[in-house]
Amino acid sequence: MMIKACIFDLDGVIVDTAKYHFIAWRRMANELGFDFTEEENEKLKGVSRMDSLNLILQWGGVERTNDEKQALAAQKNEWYREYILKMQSDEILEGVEHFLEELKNKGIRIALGSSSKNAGTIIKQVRLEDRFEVIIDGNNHTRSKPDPQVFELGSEAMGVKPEECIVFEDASKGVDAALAGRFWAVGVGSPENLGHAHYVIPGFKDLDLEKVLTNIKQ
Ligand code: B16
Ligand code: MG
Repeated sequence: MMIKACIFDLDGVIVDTAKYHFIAWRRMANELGFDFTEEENEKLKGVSRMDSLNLILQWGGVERTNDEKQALAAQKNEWYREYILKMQSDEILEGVEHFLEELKNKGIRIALGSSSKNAGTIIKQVRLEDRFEVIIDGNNHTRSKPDPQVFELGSEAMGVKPEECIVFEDASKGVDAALAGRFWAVGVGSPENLGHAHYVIPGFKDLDLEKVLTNIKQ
């Protein structure tokens, strides 16, 4: 196995913004007269803003016109941005900076592959913008995970093949996307949700590249 690059998802891998998405979507749902659970929220991980809204409205049995949906999505994003604009470097998940530093020292290329249109803002807030050679986010791809497009654009921009790349993902649909694109997939979270990845880690604490390579070797 010849690994030349790593592509990182953002929400749930580099930072825990899923909690802010949940608070903002829940506020919107509550204003529409219904609620949804953390279990349902799990299904929104890695899913684009509009696809998330459609799922939530479906769960609440609520129908809205396209214009109304645009307004709801914009309102949710405003609430969400109130949280992310307060983020600082201390919200980077444990072990992530150390792992990125190791990759840099070993000459492994680093990209971000996120569904979020707010990825650039978040990366700047936590001061990681210099770490990523390539940033592919919700503004420059059109097909949502589980489509592999976001990771393919990342590997193409770095000039590496999918089989030379490891994707780190916390969402089941993100792991699906990586596998569909023939990338190596490392799930970040629990084997219950991410058992289809080549290797599952609870997080980056005490992790090094050698450990990842040893465990994804098939
Ligand atoms: P935004 P990721 C995804 O980011 C989130 O997991 C998902 O919950 C969110 O709906 C999506 O980004 C779009 O985010 O509304 O900021 O454009 O996990 O792919 O980094
Ligand atoms: Mg994610």
